Amino acid sequence: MTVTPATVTPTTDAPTWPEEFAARYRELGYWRGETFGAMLHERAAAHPDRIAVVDGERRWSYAELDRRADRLANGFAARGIVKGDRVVVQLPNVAEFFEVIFALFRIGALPVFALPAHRETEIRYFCEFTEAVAYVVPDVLSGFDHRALAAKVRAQVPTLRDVFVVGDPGPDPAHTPLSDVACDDFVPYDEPVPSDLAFLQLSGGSTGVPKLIPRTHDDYMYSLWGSNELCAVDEDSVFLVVLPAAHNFPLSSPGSLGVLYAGGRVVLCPQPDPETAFPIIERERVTITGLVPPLALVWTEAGPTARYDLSSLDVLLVGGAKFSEAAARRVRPALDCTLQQVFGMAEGLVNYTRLDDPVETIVTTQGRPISAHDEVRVVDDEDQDVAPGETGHLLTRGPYTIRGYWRAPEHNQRSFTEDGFYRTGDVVRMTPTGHLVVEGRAKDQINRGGEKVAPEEVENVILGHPAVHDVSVVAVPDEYLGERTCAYVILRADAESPLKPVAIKKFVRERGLAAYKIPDRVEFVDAFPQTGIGKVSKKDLRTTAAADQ
Ligand code: OOB
Repeated sequence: MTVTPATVTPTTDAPTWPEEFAARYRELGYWRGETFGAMLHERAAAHPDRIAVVDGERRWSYAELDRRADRLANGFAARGIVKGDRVVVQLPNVAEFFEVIFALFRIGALPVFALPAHRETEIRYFCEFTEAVAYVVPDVLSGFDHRALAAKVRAQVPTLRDVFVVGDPGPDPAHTPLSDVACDDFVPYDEPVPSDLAFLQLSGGSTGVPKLIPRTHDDYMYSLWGSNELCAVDEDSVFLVVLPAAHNFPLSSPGSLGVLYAGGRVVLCPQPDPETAFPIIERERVTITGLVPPLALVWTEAGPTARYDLSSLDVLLVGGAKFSEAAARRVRPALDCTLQQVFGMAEGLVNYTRLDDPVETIVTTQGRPISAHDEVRVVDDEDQDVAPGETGHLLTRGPYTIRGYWRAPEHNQRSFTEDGFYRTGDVVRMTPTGHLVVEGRAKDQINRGGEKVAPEEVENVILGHPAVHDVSVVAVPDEYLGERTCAYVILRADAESPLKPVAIKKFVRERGLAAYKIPDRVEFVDAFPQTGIGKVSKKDLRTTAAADQ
Protein backbone atom coordinates (compact mmCIF):
# COMPACT_ATOMS: atom_id res chain seq x y z
CA MET A 1 0.00 0.00 0.00
CA THR A 2 1.36 3.44 -0.80
CA VAL A 3 0.95 6.04 1.84
CA THR A 4 0.60 9.56 0.53
CA PRO A 5 2.60 11.95 2.67
CA ALA A 6 0.47 14.05 4.97
CA THR A 7 -0.35 17.39 3.44
CA VAL A 8 -1.12 20.42 5.54
CA THR A 9 -3.76 19.31 7.98
CA PRO A 10 -6.88 21.26 7.16
CA THR A 11 -8.30 23.10 10.10
CA THR A 12 -11.26 25.36 10.35
CA ASP A 13 -9.55 27.21 13.19
CA ALA A 14 -7.03 29.04 11.07
CA PRO A 15 -6.06 29.48 7.42
CA THR A 16 -2.96 27.54 6.48
CA TRP A 17 -0.50 27.44 3.56
CA PRO A 18 -2.00 26.64 0.18
CA GLU A 19 -0.93 23.17 -0.93
CA GLU A 20 1.42 24.47 -3.67
CA PHE A 21 3.36 26.44 -1.04
CA ALA A 22 3.44 23.55 1.39
CA ALA A 23 4.70 21.26 -1.37
CA ARG A 24 7.40 23.78 -2.28
CA TYR A 25 8.58 24.20 1.31
CA ARG A 26 8.84 20.42 1.61
CA GLU A 27 10.67 20.05 -1.68
CA LEU A 28 13.12 22.75 -0.70
CA GLY A 29 13.82 20.78 2.47
CA TYR A 30 12.58 23.46 4.83
CA TRP A 31 9.82 21.30 6.23
CA ARG A 32 11.56 18.11 7.24
CA GLY A 33 8.55 16.23 8.51
CA GLU A 34 9.61 16.27 12.15
CA THR A 35 7.51 16.70 15.28
CA PHE A 36 8.77 18.05 18.58
CA GLY A 37 7.95 14.85 20.40
CA ALA A 38 9.91 12.70 17.96
CA MET A 39 12.76 15.22 17.81
CA LEU A 40 13.36 14.91 21.56
CA HIS A 41 13.21 11.09 21.35
CA GLU A 42 15.86 11.17 18.65
CA ARG A 43 18.17 13.50 20.53
CA ALA A 44 17.78 11.42 23.68
CA ALA A 45 18.62 8.27 21.74
CA ALA A 46 21.62 9.91 20.08
CA HIS A 47 23.17 11.44 23.22
CA PRO A 48 21.26 10.31 26.31
CA ASP A 49 23.77 11.57 28.87
CA ARG A 50 24.37 15.02 27.51
CA ILE A 51 22.82 17.73 29.69
CA ALA A 52 19.73 19.29 28.13
CA VAL A 53 18.38 21.61 30.82
CA VAL A 54 19.99 23.27 33.83
CA ASP A 55 17.83 24.96 36.45
CA GLY A 56 19.87 25.93 39.51
CA GLU A 57 21.21 22.71 40.97
CA ARG A 58 18.99 20.57 38.76
CA ARG A 59 20.64 19.15 35.65
CA TRP A 60 18.48 17.05 33.36
CA SER A 61 20.14 14.97 30.68
CA TYR A 62 18.42 14.46 27.33
CA ALA A 63 17.40 10.99 28.52
CA GLU A 64 15.93 12.47 31.70
CA LEU A 65 14.00 15.19 29.90
CA ASP A 66 12.73 12.63 27.41
CA ARG A 67 11.66 10.24 30.16
CA ARG A 68 9.93 13.00 32.09
CA ALA A 69 8.09 14.21 29.00
CA ASP A 70 6.98 10.64 28.30
CA ARG A 71 5.70 10.07 31.81
CA LEU A 72 3.88 13.37 31.85
CA ALA A 73 2.41 12.67 28.40
CA ASN A 74 0.99 9.44 29.84
CA GLY A 75 -0.41 11.35 32.79
CA PHE A 76 -2.00 14.03 30.66
CA ALA A 77 -3.48 11.38 28.37
CA ALA A 78 -4.81 9.48 31.39
CA ARG A 79 -6.62 12.66 32.41
CA GLY A 80 -8.36 12.80 29.09
CA ILE A 81 -6.28 15.48 27.41
CA VAL A 82 -6.27 14.63 23.72
CA LYS A 83 -4.75 15.83 20.49
CA GLY A 84 -5.95 19.31 19.57
CA ASP A 85 -6.94 20.25 23.15
CA ARG A 86 -5.62 23.57 24.42
CA VAL A 87 -3.68 23.90 27.67
CA VAL A 88 -2.72 27.34 28.98
CA VAL A 89 0.86 27.17 30.24
CA GLN A 90 1.99 30.01 32.50
CA LEU A 91 5.36 29.06 33.89
CA PRO A 92 8.47 31.04 34.73
CA ASN A 93 11.97 29.98 33.73
CA VAL A 94 11.96 26.56 35.38
CA ALA A 95 12.90 23.12 34.06
CA GLU A 96 9.28 21.97 34.30
CA PHE A 97 8.43 24.37 31.49
CA PHE A 98 10.20 21.99 29.08
CA GLU A 99 8.80 18.84 30.65
CA VAL A 100 5.28 20.23 30.26
CA ILE A 101 5.55 21.52 26.72
CA PHE A 102 7.25 18.40 25.38
CA ALA A 103 4.61 16.24 27.06
CA LEU A 104 1.89 18.32 25.41
CA PHE A 105 3.70 18.27 22.05
CA ARG A 106 3.85 14.49 22.29
CA ILE A 107 0.13 14.03 22.74
CA GLY A 108 -0.64 16.78 20.23
CA ALA A 109 -2.31 19.07 22.77
CA LEU A 110 -1.52 22.71 22.16
CA PRO A 111 0.26 24.77 24.80
CA VAL A 112 -1.09 28.33 24.87
CA PHE A 113 1.96 30.34 25.90
CA ALA A 114 0.93 32.81 28.60
CA LEU A 115 3.59 34.97 30.24
CA PRO A 116 4.20 34.96 34.02
CA ALA A 117 3.15 38.64 34.10
CA HIS A 118 -0.36 37.92 32.82
CA ARG A 119 -3.19 38.35 35.28
CA GLU A 120 -6.86 37.52 35.53
CA THR A 121 -8.12 39.48 32.53
CA GLU A 122 -5.62 37.93 30.14
CA ILE A 123 -5.69 34.42 31.58
CA ARG A 124 -9.48 34.24 31.66
CA TYR A 125 -9.54 35.39 28.06
CA PHE A 126 -6.99 32.78 26.96
CA CYS A 127 -8.86 30.02 28.77
CA GLU A 128 -12.28 31.09 27.50
CA PHE A 129 -11.31 31.86 23.95
CA THR A 130 -9.29 28.70 23.43
CA GLU A 131 -11.74 26.58 25.47
CA ALA A 132 -8.73 25.34 27.38
CA VAL A 133 -9.11 22.07 29.28
CA ALA A 134 -6.19 22.68 31.64
CA TYR A 135 -4.02 25.46 33.05
CA VAL A 136 -0.46 24.95 34.33
CA VAL A 137 0.81 27.40 36.94
CA PRO A 138 3.61 27.93 39.45
CA ASP A 139 2.51 28.17 43.09
CA VAL A 140 3.70 31.63 44.13
CA LEU A 141 5.84 33.83 41.95
CA SER A 142 7.21 37.26 42.94
CA GLY A 143 4.72 37.32 45.78
CA PHE A 144 1.76 36.58 43.51
CA ASP A 145 -0.31 33.47 44.22
CA HIS A 146 -1.06 31.87 40.87
CA ARG A 147 -3.19 29.20 42.55
CA ALA A 148 -5.68 31.83 43.67
CA LEU A 149 -5.82 33.19 40.14
CA ALA A 150 -6.32 29.65 38.82
CA ALA A 151 -9.18 29.02 41.25
CA LYS A 152 -10.93 32.20 40.12
CA VAL A 153 -10.51 31.44 36.45
CA ARG A 154 -11.55 27.83 36.88
CA ALA A 155 -14.80 28.95 38.51
CA GLN A 156 -15.55 31.10 35.47
CA VAL A 157 -14.49 28.89 32.58
CA PRO A 158 -16.52 25.68 32.29
CA THR A 159 -14.14 23.91 29.89
CA LEU A 160 -11.27 24.20 32.35
CA ARG A 161 -11.17 20.81 34.09
CA ASP A 162 -7.67 20.72 35.48
CA VAL A 163 -5.23 23.06 37.19
CA PHE A 164 -1.70 21.68 37.48
CA VAL A 165 0.61 23.37 39.93
CA VAL A 166 4.40 23.27 39.79
CA GLY A 167 5.28 23.28 43.48
CA ASP A 168 2.86 23.41 46.38
CA PRO A 169 -0.73 22.97 45.13
CA GLY A 170 -2.22 24.65 48.21
CA PRO A 171 -5.48 23.67 49.87
CA ASP A 172 -7.76 23.72 46.80
CA PRO A 173 -8.76 20.08 46.12
CA ALA A 174 -9.21 20.91 42.44
CA HIS A 175 -5.49 21.68 42.09
CA THR A 176 -3.16 18.82 41.23
CA PRO A 177 0.58 18.98 41.84
CA LEU A 178 2.32 18.44 38.52
CA SER A 179 4.52 15.87 40.20
CA ASP A 180 1.43 13.68 40.78
CA VAL A 181 0.41 13.67 37.13
CA ALA A 182 3.32 11.76 35.62
CA CYS A 183 2.78 8.04 35.24
CA ASP A 184 4.96 5.16 34.09
CA ASP A 185 2.26 3.11 32.40
CA PHE A 186 1.87 3.94 28.77
CA VAL A 187 -1.53 5.43 28.05
CA PRO A 188 -2.32 5.26 24.33
CA TYR A 189 -2.73 8.58 22.58
CA ASP A 190 -3.16 9.89 19.09
CA GLU A 191 0.14 11.45 18.03
CA PRO A 192 0.38 14.62 15.97
CA VAL A 193 1.78 14.72 12.43
CA PRO A 194 4.32 17.36 11.38
CA SER A 195 1.75 19.56 9.64
CA ASP A 196 -0.42 19.70 12.76
CA LEU A 197 -0.48 22.73 15.00
CA ALA A 198 2.10 22.46 17.78
CA PHE A 199 1.05 25.41 19.96
CA LEU A 200 -0.61 28.79 20.11
CA GLN A 201 1.70 31.76 20.65
CA LEU A 202 0.45 35.20 21.65
CA SER A 203 0.58 38.20 19.39
CA GLY A 204 1.91 41.47 20.76
CA GLY A 205 -1.39 42.77 19.59
CA SER A 206 -2.85 46.06 18.54
CA THR A 207 -6.45 45.15 19.24
CA GLY A 208 -8.71 44.88 22.28
CA VAL A 209 -7.69 41.31 22.95
CA PRO A 210 -4.47 39.51 22.01
CA LYS A 211 -4.62 37.32 18.92
CA LEU A 212 -3.46 33.73 18.98
CA ILE A 213 -0.81 32.55 16.59
CA PRO A 214 -1.06 28.95 15.37
CA ARG A 215 2.35 27.42 14.64
CA THR A 216 2.88 23.96 13.18
CA HIS A 217 5.65 21.49 14.02
CA ASP A 218 6.91 21.75 10.43
CA ASP A 219 7.12 25.51 10.23
CA TYR A 220 8.46 26.19 13.70
CA MET A 221 11.09 23.48 13.44
CA TYR A 222 12.39 25.17 10.30
CA SER A 223 12.68 28.50 12.10
CA LEU A 224 14.79 26.67 14.71
CA TRP A 225 17.36 25.00 12.52
CA GLY A 226 17.36 27.98 10.17
CA SER A 227 18.22 30.16 13.17
CA ASN A 228 20.81 27.68 14.42
CA GLU A 229 22.73 27.95 11.15
CA LEU A 230 22.82 31.74 11.34
CA CYS A 231 23.63 31.94 15.05
CA ALA A 232 26.29 29.20 14.90
CA VAL A 233 24.38 27.05 17.38
CA ASP A 234 25.59 23.46 17.68
CA GLU A 235 25.90 20.74 20.31
CA ASP A 236 28.52 22.77 22.18
CA SER A 237 26.24 25.78 22.56
CA VAL A 238 25.06 26.76 26.01
CA PHE A 239 22.05 29.07 25.81
CA LEU A 240 20.94 31.19 28.76
CA VAL A 241 17.17 31.80 28.93
CA VAL A 242 16.99 35.29 30.39
CA LEU A 243 13.69 36.57 29.00
CA PRO A 244 10.46 34.73 29.89
CA ALA A 245 10.90 31.24 28.42
CA ALA A 246 7.51 31.18 26.69
CA HIS A 247 8.15 34.26 24.58
CA ASN A 248 8.90 33.54 20.96
CA PHE A 249 12.32 35.24 21.05
CA PRO A 250 13.98 33.14 23.80
CA LEU A 251 12.01 30.09 22.65
CA SER A 252 13.07 30.01 19.02
CA SER A 253 15.51 32.71 17.94
CA PRO A 254 17.44 30.40 18.18
CA GLY A 255 16.30 30.08 21.73
CA SER A 256 15.91 27.11 23.99
CA LEU A 257 14.16 24.98 21.39
CA GLY A 258 16.80 25.75 18.76
CA VAL A 259 19.53 24.74 21.17
CA LEU A 260 17.72 21.50 22.10
CA TYR A 261 17.31 20.79 18.39
CA ALA A 262 21.09 21.12 18.03
CA GLY A 263 21.78 18.92 21.07
CA GLY A 264 23.18 21.83 23.09
CA ARG A 265 22.46 22.89 26.66
CA VAL A 266 19.73 25.20 27.93
CA VAL A 267 20.39 27.08 31.17
CA LEU A 268 17.54 28.84 32.93
CA CYS A 269 18.03 32.24 34.48
CA PRO A 270 15.41 33.11 37.12
CA GLN A 271 15.94 36.90 36.92
CA PRO A 272 17.39 39.00 34.11
CA ASP A 273 19.65 41.31 36.14
CA PRO A 274 23.46 41.04 35.81
CA GLU A 275 23.83 40.11 39.50
CA THR A 276 21.80 36.97 38.83
CA ALA A 277 22.87 36.23 35.27
CA PHE A 278 26.63 36.87 35.35
CA PRO A 279 27.51 34.22 37.96
CA ILE A 280 25.44 31.71 36.00
CA ILE A 281 27.29 32.63 32.79
CA GLU A 282 30.57 32.01 34.59
CA ARG A 283 29.51 28.75 36.20
CA GLU A 284 27.82 27.21 33.17
CA ARG A 285 30.17 28.66 30.53
CA VAL A 286 27.21 30.18 28.67
CA THR A 287 28.00 30.85 24.99
CA ILE A 288 24.88 32.60 23.72
CA THR A 289 21.87 34.48 25.03
CA GLY A 290 19.16 36.91 23.94
CA LEU A 291 18.07 40.20 25.51
CA VAL A 292 15.66 43.04 24.85
CA PRO A 293 17.34 46.46 24.40
CA PRO A 294 16.79 47.83 27.95
CA LEU A 295 18.43 44.75 29.44
CA ALA A 296 21.23 44.89 26.91
CA LEU A 297 21.90 48.43 28.13
CA VAL A 298 22.07 47.30 31.74
CA TRP A 299 24.36 44.38 30.88
CA THR A 300 26.73 46.52 28.83
CA GLU A 301 26.95 48.99 31.69
CA ALA A 302 27.66 46.24 34.20
CA GLY A 303 30.00 44.20 31.96
CA PRO A 304 33.29 46.11 32.27
CA THR A 305 33.33 46.06 36.07
CA ALA A 306 31.80 42.62 36.54
CA ARG A 307 33.56 40.35 39.00
CA TYR A 308 32.63 37.32 36.93
CA ASP A 309 34.30 35.61 34.02
CA LEU A 310 32.09 36.24 31.01
CA SER A 311 34.65 35.13 28.45
CA SER A 312 32.58 32.12 27.34
CA LEU A 313 29.93 34.42 25.87
CA ASP A 314 30.29 34.44 22.06
CA VAL A 315 27.00 35.87 20.85
CA LEU A 316 24.54 38.32 22.32
CA LEU A 317 21.25 38.56 20.45
CA VAL A 318 19.31 41.77 20.94
CA GLY A 319 15.79 42.23 19.66
CA GLY A 320 12.12 42.70 20.45
CA ALA A 321 12.42 46.46 20.05
CA LYS A 322 14.74 48.80 18.22
CA PHE A 323 18.30 48.76 19.55
CA SER A 324 19.89 52.14 19.05
CA GLU A 325 23.09 52.36 17.06
CA ALA A 326 24.89 54.02 19.96
CA ALA A 327 23.94 51.20 22.34
CA ALA A 328 24.77 48.58 19.72
CA ARG A 329 28.30 49.95 19.39
CA ARG A 330 28.89 49.45 23.09
CA VAL A 331 28.23 45.71 23.14
CA ARG A 332 31.57 44.37 21.97
CA PRO A 333 33.78 46.66 24.05
CA ALA A 334 31.70 45.97 27.16
CA LEU A 335 31.03 42.25 26.87
CA ASP A 336 33.62 41.08 24.34
CA CYS A 337 31.12 39.15 22.24
CA THR A 338 29.46 39.47 18.85
CA LEU A 339 26.22 41.37 18.72
CA GLN A 340 23.51 39.83 16.60
CA GLN A 341 20.48 42.04 16.08
CA VAL A 342 17.22 40.16 15.69
CA PHE A 343 14.00 41.61 14.38
CA GLY A 344 11.35 38.95 14.71
CA MET A 345 7.70 38.41 15.38
CA ALA A 346 5.71 35.58 16.87
CA GLU A 347 3.72 35.46 13.62
CA GLY A 348 6.82 34.17 11.85
CA LEU A 349 9.45 36.21 10.00
CA VAL A 350 12.74 36.53 11.84
CA ASN A 351 15.65 38.68 10.62
CA TYR A 352 19.20 38.42 11.91
CA THR A 353 22.35 40.33 11.25
CA ARG A 354 24.88 37.70 10.22
CA LEU A 355 27.79 36.96 12.53
CA ASP A 356 30.24 37.85 9.76
CA ASP A 357 28.45 41.00 8.62
CA PRO A 358 30.61 44.15 8.70
CA VAL A 359 30.36 45.94 12.04
CA GLU A 360 28.55 48.86 10.42
CA THR A 361 25.80 46.52 9.22
CA ILE A 362 25.53 44.87 12.63
CA VAL A 363 25.10 48.15 14.48
CA THR A 364 22.88 49.97 11.97
CA THR A 365 20.43 47.32 10.73
CA GLN A 366 18.01 44.82 12.21
CA GLY A 367 19.20 42.01 9.97
CA ARG A 368 17.79 40.08 7.04
CA PRO A 369 15.40 37.14 6.85
CA ILE A 370 16.38 33.61 7.82
CA SER A 371 15.23 32.09 4.56
CA ALA A 372 15.85 32.70 0.89
CA HIS A 373 12.14 31.91 0.61
CA ASP A 374 10.97 34.52 3.07
CA GLU A 375 9.21 36.91 0.74
CA VAL A 376 9.52 40.47 1.93
CA ARG A 377 7.79 43.48 0.40
CA VAL A 378 8.09 47.14 1.41
CA VAL A 379 4.96 48.95 0.25
CA ASP A 380 3.15 52.28 0.39
CA ASP A 381 -0.35 52.85 1.77
CA GLU A 382 -1.84 51.38 -1.42
CA ASP A 383 0.20 48.18 -1.20
CA GLN A 384 2.43 49.27 -4.08
CA ASP A 385 6.14 48.49 -3.78
CA VAL A 386 8.16 51.56 -2.85
CA ALA A 387 11.39 52.38 -4.70
CA PRO A 388 14.43 50.44 -3.44
CA GLY A 389 15.73 51.96 -0.22
CA GLU A 390 12.55 53.92 0.46
CA THR A 391 10.62 53.52 3.69
CA GLY A 392 7.31 51.67 3.70
CA HIS A 393 5.13 49.01 5.32
CA LEU A 394 6.66 45.58 5.71
CA LEU A 395 4.64 42.68 4.28
CA THR A 396 5.88 39.11 4.41
CA ARG A 397 5.06 35.51 3.69
CA GLY A 398 7.20 32.43 3.82
CA PRO A 399 7.86 28.94 5.15
CA TYR A 400 7.38 29.85 8.82
CA THR A 401 5.05 32.85 8.68
CA ILE A 402 1.42 32.12 9.51
CA ARG A 403 -1.35 32.65 6.98
CA GLY A 404 -3.87 33.70 9.60
CA TYR A 405 -4.55 34.01 13.32
CA TRP A 406 -6.46 31.33 15.17
CA ARG A 407 -10.24 31.74 15.06
CA ALA A 408 -10.10 35.33 13.85
CA PRO A 409 -11.52 35.41 10.30
CA GLU A 410 -12.47 39.08 10.33
CA HIS A 411 -9.19 40.22 11.76
CA ASN A 412 -7.35 38.03 9.25
CA GLN A 413 -8.93 39.94 6.38
CA ARG A 414 -7.23 43.07 7.63
CA SER A 415 -3.95 41.56 8.76
CA PHE A 416 -3.20 39.55 5.62
CA THR A 417 -3.29 40.46 1.95
CA GLU A 418 -5.41 38.36 -0.39
CA ASP A 419 -2.31 36.54 -1.55
CA GLY A 420 -1.30 35.64 1.98
CA PHE A 421 1.24 38.28 2.99
CA TYR A 422 1.17 39.20 6.67
CA ARG A 423 0.90 42.94 7.33
CA THR A 424 3.49 43.28 10.07
CA GLY A 425 2.54 46.86 10.98
CA ASP A 426 6.25 47.69 10.96
CA VAL A 427 7.66 50.53 8.89
CA VAL A 428 11.04 49.63 7.42
CA ARG A 429 13.50 50.30 4.67
CA MET A 430 15.72 47.81 2.95
CA THR A 431 19.42 48.39 2.35
CA PRO A 432 21.10 47.28 -0.90
CA THR A 433 22.31 44.14 0.91
CA GLY A 434 18.73 43.17 1.79
CA HIS A 435 19.03 44.13 5.46
CA LEU A 436 16.03 45.76 7.06
CA VAL A 437 16.13 48.90 9.15
CA VAL A 438 13.09 49.38 11.38
CA GLU A 439 12.06 53.02 11.05
CA GLY A 440 8.79 52.99 12.93
CA ARG A 441 5.40 51.41 13.29
CA ALA A 442 2.03 51.87 11.66
CA LYS A 443 0.11 49.59 14.06
CA ASP A 444 -1.47 51.02 17.20
CA GLN A 445 0.89 49.29 19.58
CA ILE A 446 3.31 50.46 22.23
CA ASN A 447 6.66 48.70 22.46
CA ARG A 448 7.68 49.05 26.07
CA GLY A 449 11.23 47.72 25.93
CA GLY A 450 10.13 44.66 23.95
CA GLU A 451 6.92 44.14 25.91
CA LYS A 452 4.03 44.92 23.60
CA VAL A 453 1.03 46.87 24.83
CA ALA A 454 -2.15 47.19 22.76
CA PRO A 455 -3.57 50.62 23.67
CA GLU A 456 -7.09 49.46 22.84
CA GLU A 457 -6.90 46.70 25.44
CA VAL A 458 -5.87 49.16 28.17
CA GLU A 459 -8.39 51.75 27.00
CA ASN A 460 -11.20 49.21 27.26
CA VAL A 461 -10.29 48.53 30.86
CA ILE A 462 -10.01 52.21 31.82
CA LEU A 463 -13.37 52.92 30.18
CA GLY A 464 -14.85 50.62 32.81
CA HIS A 465 -14.01 53.15 35.52
CA PRO A 466 -17.21 54.89 36.62
CA ALA A 467 -15.62 58.36 36.54
CA VAL A 468 -14.15 58.03 33.06
CA HIS A 469 -15.85 59.47 30.02
CA ASP A 470 -13.15 58.72 27.44
CA VAL A 471 -9.53 57.62 27.28
CA SER A 472 -6.69 57.40 24.80
CA VAL A 473 -3.46 55.55 25.49
CA VAL A 474 -0.31 56.54 23.61
CA ALA A 475 3.45 56.00 23.66
CA VAL A 476 5.86 58.46 25.22
CA PRO A 477 9.53 58.24 24.22
CA ASP A 478 11.74 56.89 26.98
CA GLU A 479 15.49 56.74 27.09
CA TYR A 480 15.65 53.36 28.80
CA LEU A 481 12.58 51.46 27.59
CA GLY A 482 12.30 53.15 24.20
CA GLU A 483 8.65 53.85 24.95
CA ARG A 484 6.42 54.13 27.97
CA THR A 485 2.66 54.42 28.12
CA CYS A 486 0.60 57.49 28.84
CA ALA A 487 -3.18 57.44 29.31
CA TYR A 488 -5.04 60.65 28.49
CA VAL A 489 -8.32 60.59 30.39
CA ILE A 490 -11.43 62.75 30.06
CA LEU A 491 -13.47 62.50 33.24
CA ARG A 492 -17.25 62.51 33.29
CA ALA A 493 -18.82 65.89 33.99
CA ASP A 494 -20.36 64.49 37.16
CA ALA A 495 -17.21 62.71 38.30
CA GLU A 496 -16.21 63.33 41.87
CA SER A 497 -13.05 65.35 41.60
CA PRO A 498 -10.22 65.51 42.09
CA LEU A 499 -9.36 62.01 40.89
CA LYS A 500 -5.68 61.21 41.13
CA PRO A 501 -3.67 59.42 38.39
CA VAL A 502 -2.90 56.69 40.89
CA ALA A 503 -6.61 55.86 41.12
CA ILE A 504 -6.64 54.98 37.41
CA LYS A 505 -3.47 52.88 37.74
CA LYS A 506 -4.91 51.07 40.73
CA PHE A 507 -8.13 50.41 38.83
CA VAL A 508 -6.23 48.83 35.93
CA ARG A 509 -4.24 46.68 38.33
CA GLU A 510 -7.36 45.55 40.16
CA ARG A 511 -9.03 44.64 36.90
CA GLY A 512 -6.28 42.05 36.57
CA LEU A 513 -4.12 43.30 33.74
CA ALA A 514 -0.40 42.46 33.51
CA ALA A 515 1.68 45.05 35.35
CA TYR A 516 3.54 46.12 32.19
CA LYS A 517 0.20 47.29 30.72
CA ILE A 518 -0.58 49.65 33.60
CA PRO A 519 -0.11 53.20 32.24
CA ASP A 520 3.17 54.70 33.36
CA ARG A 521 1.57 58.14 33.25
CA VAL A 522 -2.02 59.33 33.50
CA GLU A 523 -3.04 62.83 32.39
CA PHE A 524 -6.49 64.35 32.78
CA VAL A 525 -7.62 66.52 29.87
CA ASP A 526 -10.86 68.21 28.80
CA ALA A 527 -10.76 67.08 25.16
CA PHE A 528 -8.64 65.14 22.69
CA PRO A 529 -7.05 66.64 19.60
CA GLN A 530 -8.91 65.43 16.53
CA THR A 531 -7.99 64.43 13.01
CA GLY A 532 -9.62 65.99 9.96
CA ILE A 533 -12.44 63.45 10.07
CA GLY A 534 -13.05 63.83 13.78
CA LYS A 535 -11.17 60.80 15.13
CA VAL A 536 -8.89 61.10 18.12
CA SER A 537 -5.50 62.15 16.80
CA LYS A 538 -3.09 59.83 18.57
CA LYS A 539 -0.29 61.43 16.60
CA ASP A 540 -1.02 64.81 18.21
CA LEU A 541 -1.42 63.19 21.63
CA ARG A 542 1.96 61.52 21.24
CA THR A 543 3.53 64.86 20.35
CA THR A 544 1.94 66.50 23.40
CA ALA A 545 2.99 63.64 25.64
CA ALA A 546 6.60 63.80 24.41
CA ALA A 547 6.71 67.58 24.89
CA ASP A 548 5.23 67.45 28.40
CA GLN A 549 7.83 65.12 29.85
C1 OOB B 1 9.35 39.68 19.04
O1 OOB B 1 8.12 39.19 18.79
P1 OOB B 1 6.72 39.88 19.18
O2 OOB B 1 5.69 39.08 18.50
O3 OOB B 1 6.65 40.09 20.65
O4 OOB B 1 6.77 41.35 18.56
C2 OOB B 1 6.97 41.57 17.19
C3 OOB B 1 7.16 43.04 16.94
C4 OOB B 1 7.61 43.38 15.54
O5 OOB B 1 6.55 43.39 14.64
C5 OOB B 1 8.23 44.74 15.77
O6 OOB B 1 7.23 45.70 15.87
C6 OOB B 1 8.89 44.60 17.11
O7 OOB B 1 8.19 43.57 17.78
N1 OOB B 1 10.30 44.22 17.03
C7 OOB B 1 11.31 45.07 16.72
C8 OOB B 1 12.50 44.32 16.78
N2 OOB B 1 12.18 43.04 17.10
C9 OOB B 1 10.82 43.01 17.24
N3 OOB B 1 11.31 46.38 16.41
C10 OOB B 1 12.51 46.95 16.15
N4 OOB B 1 13.69 46.30 16.19
C11 OOB B 1 13.73 44.97 16.49
N5 OOB B 1 14.92 44.33 16.54
O8 OOB B 1 9.53 40.77 19.56
C12 OOB B 1 10.48 38.82 18.62
C13 OOB B 1 10.25 37.53 18.15
C14 OOB B 1 11.31 36.74 17.75
C15 OOB B 1 12.59 37.23 17.82
C16 OOB B 1 12.83 38.50 18.29
C17 OOB B 1 11.77 39.31 18.70
